[in-house]
Amino acid sequence: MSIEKTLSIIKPDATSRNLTGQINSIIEKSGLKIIAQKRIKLTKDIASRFYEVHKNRPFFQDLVSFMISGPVVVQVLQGDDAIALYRQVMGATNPEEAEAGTIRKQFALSIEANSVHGSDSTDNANKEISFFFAETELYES
Ligand code: IDP
Ligand code: MG
Repeated sequence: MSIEKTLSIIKPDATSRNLTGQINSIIEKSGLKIIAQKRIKLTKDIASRFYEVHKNRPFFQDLVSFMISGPVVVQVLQGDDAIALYRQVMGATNPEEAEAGTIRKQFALSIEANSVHGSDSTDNANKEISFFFAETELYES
């Protein structure tokens, strides 16, 4: 096991239903520590750059529109095996396939409006964290 950091986003479907605290509680109960967090407004340009890897997928334009439809909470989570652990805590992309107790099983509305994002690899975690956060915003204790 190694201490890792991962990027989480609480998506507009969840912020609009006032679920930030409940999602943070699930995150903290899993042992992950929220070491940085801010509620922000994504623009079309920022959301498109963040999801660039999906730009040729049929759902790309809809996904970008969804991500700018309300505030998002971007956060950095730290802990043992944080990247894989948070993927487990989130559950499968499609909430119908997500396991009981996961964030997506409890809160997601659809495969698109699925409440949270989590990085899927060390490389992507590093890229995604620096996409949203400056070094001075990360106090790693
Ligand atoms: P992930 O968030 O579980 O890593 P990805 O495949 O990376 O899933 O997809 C990024 C996001 O795009 C998903 O979280 C979801 O919001 C959206 N998405 C993925 N697949 C579909 C789809 O088939 N239809 C609509 N939206 C999708
Ligand atoms: Mg992904």
